[in-house]
Amino acid sequence: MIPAVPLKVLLLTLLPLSWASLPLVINTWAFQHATSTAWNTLRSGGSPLDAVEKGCGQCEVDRCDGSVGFGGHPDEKGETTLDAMIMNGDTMEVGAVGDLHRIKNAIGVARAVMERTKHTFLVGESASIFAENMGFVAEDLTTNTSLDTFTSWLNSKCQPNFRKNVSPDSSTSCGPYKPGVVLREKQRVQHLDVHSHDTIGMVVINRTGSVAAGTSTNGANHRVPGRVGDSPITGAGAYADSTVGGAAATGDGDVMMRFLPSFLAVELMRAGMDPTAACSTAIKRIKQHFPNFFGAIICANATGSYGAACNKVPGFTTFPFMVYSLQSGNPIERTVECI
Ligand code: SD4
Repeated sequence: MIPAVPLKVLLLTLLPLSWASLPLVINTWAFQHATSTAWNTLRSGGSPLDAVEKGCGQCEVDRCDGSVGFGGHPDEKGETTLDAMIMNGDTMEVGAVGDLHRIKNAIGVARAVMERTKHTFLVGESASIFAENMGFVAEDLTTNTSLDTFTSWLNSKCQPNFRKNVSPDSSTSCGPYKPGVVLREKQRVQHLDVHSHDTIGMVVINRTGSVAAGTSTNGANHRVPGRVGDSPITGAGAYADSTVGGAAATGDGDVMMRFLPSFLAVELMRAGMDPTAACSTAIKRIKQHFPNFFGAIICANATGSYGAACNKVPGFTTFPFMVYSLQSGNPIERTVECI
């Protein structure tokens, strides 16, 4: 049976992607609860920064797709660690955390880095101690789900695996590993399961055009301990500049962070490109070097036009994202065809 879709919602999903309206909340994937939380925060008087923190924080509580928050994507030792960042496009301040242990509210800690230190980015055990000192509760981030994921990985000879050129051969054996024969670089193997994504990246713009952006993720499944992805890196995971707009990315962070796609997209919008074209150009730049990378990006300019783009790979041909604006009156799921 075809579900009844209210006419207003149907019309809104059919509108061109770059339809402009402020205020605006836009985020990666169909994480509707996060979108609504961000919107409600804004509507009840919160700043764009508050909205990004609460919106991404909602996904940390809901453990969106198992890819955000505690209890997902364990590393090689079975531990879940978190990466997050937040950026104020009015002041160009950023707070970020990488490889955060024991603390569930990673984007809250990122904001504390921004507001309670003169630094931008804290990582690892020291970031966790900072968080505890700032009053964040230390908890075990392991769940039955993350334990099961870890156990099946061990039982399948630690496959898939991010190591290379090691002994024993990481494509057939678990570690511990030592340096091994250096083989010719093969086409990058897809480690990120495109069906169990993904990072939340969010851009919020208020009525007067102030922009904030942020991300939160538990990173890549079975990563090497200590690995930090693109999500907490300024200009890679997200970027905001209230004189232009904002962007946020999701996907294979090990590849994507080399191209700073969020920064590139904002700079392209600064040069006059519309958000959809800016997003597509940022994706094409990566695709030129890594044709099979898994990734997507959302872009919005300070007047409220928005767009998105993704790289087409098997199993990932369209990219869903959420939009909430005054006209929609509801969080609307949009999709874009990958290129
Ligand atoms: C990372 N970009 O850590 C994140 C994860 C993600 O699709 O977005 N996966 O690489």
